[in-house]
Amino acid sequence: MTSLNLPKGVAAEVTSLLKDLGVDAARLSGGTLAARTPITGETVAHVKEDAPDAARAAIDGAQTAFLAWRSIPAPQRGELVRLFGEELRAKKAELGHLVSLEAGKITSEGLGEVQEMIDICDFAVGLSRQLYGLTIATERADHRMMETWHPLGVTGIISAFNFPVAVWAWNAALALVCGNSTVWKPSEKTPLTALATVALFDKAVARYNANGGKAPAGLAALIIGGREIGELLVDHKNVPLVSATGSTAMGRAVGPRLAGRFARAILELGGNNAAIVCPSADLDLTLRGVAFAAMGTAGQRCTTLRRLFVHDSVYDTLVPRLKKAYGSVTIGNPMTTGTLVGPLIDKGAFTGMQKALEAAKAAGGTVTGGDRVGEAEAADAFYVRPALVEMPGQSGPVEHETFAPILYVIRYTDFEAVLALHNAVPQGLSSSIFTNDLREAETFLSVRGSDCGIANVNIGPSGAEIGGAFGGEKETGGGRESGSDSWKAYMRRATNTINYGKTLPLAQGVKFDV
Ligand code: UN1
Repeated sequence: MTSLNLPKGVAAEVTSLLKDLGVDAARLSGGTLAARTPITGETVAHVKEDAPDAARAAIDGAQTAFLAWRSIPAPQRGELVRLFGEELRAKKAELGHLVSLEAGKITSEGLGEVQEMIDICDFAVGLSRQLYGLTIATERADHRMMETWHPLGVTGIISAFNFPVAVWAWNAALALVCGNSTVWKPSEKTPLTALATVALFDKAVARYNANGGKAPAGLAALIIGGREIGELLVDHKNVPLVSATGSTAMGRAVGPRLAGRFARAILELGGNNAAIVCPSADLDLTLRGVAFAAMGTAGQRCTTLRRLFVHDSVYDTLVPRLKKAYGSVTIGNPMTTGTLVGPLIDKGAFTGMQKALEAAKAAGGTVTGGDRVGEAEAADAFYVRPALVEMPGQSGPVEHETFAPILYVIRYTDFEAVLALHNAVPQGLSSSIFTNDLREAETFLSVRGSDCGIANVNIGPSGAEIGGAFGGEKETGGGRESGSDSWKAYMRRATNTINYGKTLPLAQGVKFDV
């Protein structure tokens, strides 16, 4: 094992990046939340947390902002998001670098995350001139029936460490053009990228207002803190929608609380994503697709490939090649050119991974990789060789999402049986099939195929574009974010019937003559 090539002076680098991105230095020292980099494990700032009263004040402020913002015409709301996209373009390198430092992503993925924010801004700007409803045929003469989409209210956004800024942007860009205000509670593990993002947003607001725009204060609020703050957001009567990304356990806590007060939820929870490799698959392409989906982001995407079903006829060709890729992939400083696998976010992630590997062995699995690397160089950072585990069947840890780079590989012979196995887990986020057989591909995409929110052919399950609706079924929570018509979840629909005649015919032929 060669060196991890760990960087020196990360804390100073973070400080200068935050300054460059416009973050108020007062927020970064003397606070109670230790912001850490998973690259070396060192603490890089002590962020001030929001007390419950401050969080409540932010939500109240967002409610006041909403009441003003909802009356601004949608294309003018889009202009603010356009300016925000410009700020992101101008600071893509810096914010992407900060994502790498705080979340441990390799450089291209840190930059990719900011690109995802830019893309959703572009999408939302276009959307701001749409937000259309239908005109519907009515059964009554001289009547017109239509639907109108109205702003909904304060949108709560709870995001996870692994996409510390893009997931907020998916939600915020749509919410803002839809006429809502937002209150964001980021992961406690990634407060710095959140502060930087909001600083860039504030710059866009300043430019917007300098050009005659009327963006109210508190339109996109940030609250930093732990569970208590999150609960406060989830329970607040003036928050009609909460979009929450994280574990299924988090969703189980959040979902019923929202339902209890009839608030809406967009839940984007755990995935246990699979791919099926069929006899006709292009194995070179499959190898690359699997390698990125399973090892990329050190296995810490909700769309990471975790289960691989390989047909008996190609198993002994593909799996040894995969093992070779697992053995040779470069692990270490995510900002070094050539590194493909950066660190796990923290010790908890490492422990969870080791437990899952033990359980896999106990269930008859054969583990390749999975060991910690570079411990001597980085006692407080957690780098692992991604693990490939050949399993006799789908049992034990294979049924759960472990947020780490573990790929369970299972041999199959019968297509119908493997489809059933594919769907026989509680989660339903993303899925793939590698095949050149039209019948298999189309069956996988059909009603009796994959039961996931995302189903792909000849690409892996991760790395979705923003133009499609993103989310999944079953324990993944059922929410949809980002593209397609996901915006509708951020608005309320009113059905309008207008009588332009001189009589009053009632629907369904009801007579009521007084
Ligand atoms: C997540 O891991 O929460 O499809 C989101 C992808 C990314 C988003 C992942 N565009 O992998």
